[in-house]
Amino acid sequence: MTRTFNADPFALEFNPVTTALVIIDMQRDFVEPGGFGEALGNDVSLVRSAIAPCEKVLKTARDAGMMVIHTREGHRADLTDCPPAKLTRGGKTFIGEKGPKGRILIRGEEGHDIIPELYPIAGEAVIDKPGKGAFYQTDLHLILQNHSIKTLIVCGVTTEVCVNTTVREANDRGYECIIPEDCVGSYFPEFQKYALEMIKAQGAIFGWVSHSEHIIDAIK
Ligand code: C5J
Repeated sequence: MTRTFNADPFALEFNPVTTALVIIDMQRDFVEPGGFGEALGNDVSLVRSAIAPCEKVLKTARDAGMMVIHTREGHRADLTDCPPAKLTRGGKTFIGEKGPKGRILIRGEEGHDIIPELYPIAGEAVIDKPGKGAFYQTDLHLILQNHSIKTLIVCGVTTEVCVNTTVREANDRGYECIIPEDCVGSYFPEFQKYALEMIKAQGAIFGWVSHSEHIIDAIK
């Protein structure tokens, strides 16, 4: 049963059975006051605007029986999976250091967890990723292949970093990605704008951009 998403630069056909909702890194460290994102000097209210539309898309996907996948960026407590080059990034606050929500981007710490509003439920895979892209050193591709998934609705943070990296990785692996623009967030409004423009440029070079209302209308 083919359906159509209203999207830019043109409508995208999809089958709900071969479509998954992928929510990228909606973790306390990135989205909540007192986390890693804020420790880096960012205004988290700019990314929190994505929470309510994500909740609506998540509820619709769950009600429709669509596959839902969550990702978390983070590392082992001993940091053995963190490239030394990544450890030196941040400027002020570094991965593994103690933050207000526990050690920053360390698996099992409060800040690493997914925000309560979008918390995974039983049956939803949670992908722990050491990089920005959700395919790098994870079993995401295997899981998607096992379920014959072809289309990804990609939400989460941040638009220009982990969302964009994941969309590019997915595109190279043959998936069609659609990004509801109000369900992704950046600490930098200009990055939000251009990250979305880059995806849909040149006839959907990496994917399609849409809106939560169009996604919900098409899948409910
Ligand atoms: C960042 C992410 N921005 N999830 N991570 O470091 O986008």
